[in-house]
Amino acid sequence: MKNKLAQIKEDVLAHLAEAKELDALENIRIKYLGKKGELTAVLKGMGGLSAEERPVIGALANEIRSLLEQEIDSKKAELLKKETEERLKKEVIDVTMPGKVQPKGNLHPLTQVLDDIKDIAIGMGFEIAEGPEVELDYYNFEALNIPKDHPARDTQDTFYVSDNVVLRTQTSPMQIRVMENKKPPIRIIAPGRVYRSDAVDATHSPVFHQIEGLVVDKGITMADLKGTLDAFIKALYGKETRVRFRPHHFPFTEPSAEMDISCYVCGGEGCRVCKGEGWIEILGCGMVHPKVLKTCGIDPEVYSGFAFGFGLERVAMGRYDIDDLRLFFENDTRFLKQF
Ligand code: 2NL
Repeated sequence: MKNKLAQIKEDVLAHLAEAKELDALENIRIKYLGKKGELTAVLKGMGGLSAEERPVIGALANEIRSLLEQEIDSKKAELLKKETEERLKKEVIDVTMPGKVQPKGNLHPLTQVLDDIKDIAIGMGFEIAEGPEVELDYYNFEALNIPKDHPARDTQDTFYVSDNVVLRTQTSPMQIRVMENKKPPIRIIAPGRVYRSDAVDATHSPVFHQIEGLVVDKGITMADLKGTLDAFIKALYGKETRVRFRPHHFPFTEPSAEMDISCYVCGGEGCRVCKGEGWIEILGCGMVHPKVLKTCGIDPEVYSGFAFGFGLERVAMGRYDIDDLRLFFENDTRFLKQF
């Protein structure tokens, strides 16, 4: 039995020396020290020993058991340490590696131009008025002195939601709403999306953006209109920019005018952009029609006002030298990230 115990000890030590993984180690423990293990079997067989031999063999068996347990434990610690070291080696992070570049968004060119325009207007004392894109016929047409048979009301131009509801064709309805609700002085700009039933091409889109301005107070004259728009245009296009006014007609203003600015490319010499004219048409404007003031509950005998309107896309196309309106709405990031 002594020999058997010595043999077990040698076998275990030999196996331990070869074990390279924790699994193998556990298998060794089970095979020799487990409930059905070889050393346990020896201890179980001690019943057949004489009374003198039993304590000697028992002591020897316990000594070998605790030695082997110790050996297994220290081998286990060694393997665990090795395993951890290998894992850490694999997980090493090279902090000098270049990081992943996160794609960065930017403001849409129309938003950038609109932000500039709002800043300028706010600096001049205007407030921003925004409102519904789905409007009553009354606010979009009727209150603006656009009679029932006016071509602008033709279904060719206007998207009708129902008999008396339309997608707004201009942002003036918002200004009507402000005049209805607020006593002068009024100084607002109304930016926003507007809709026209147009076929899409390089210069037309069924949805685009308009900015309208409105000033109503006592004693407002055409001189205020000209001075305000001149200052506004110089802030937007540069100090050297000149403006000129040509007579025009709108149902909601009287008198009405169109305003040109000196070409921002050639300065007025004549070039590709201004088609040799030296001038670029930029907005429509006029003195608010007395009928419109009256409709909104403002006495035209006491108050007067001026209004203007222009397209945001046209300003952005000029600023960035873009020749196709569709680019603004396709949202191709290769286009958008240039701004
Ligand atoms: C254009 C330019 C314009 C207005 C808009 C306006 C608004 C009210 C009263 C009077 Cl509430 N006028 N807006 C005035 C002149 C021109 O837009 O070409 N529109 C067709």
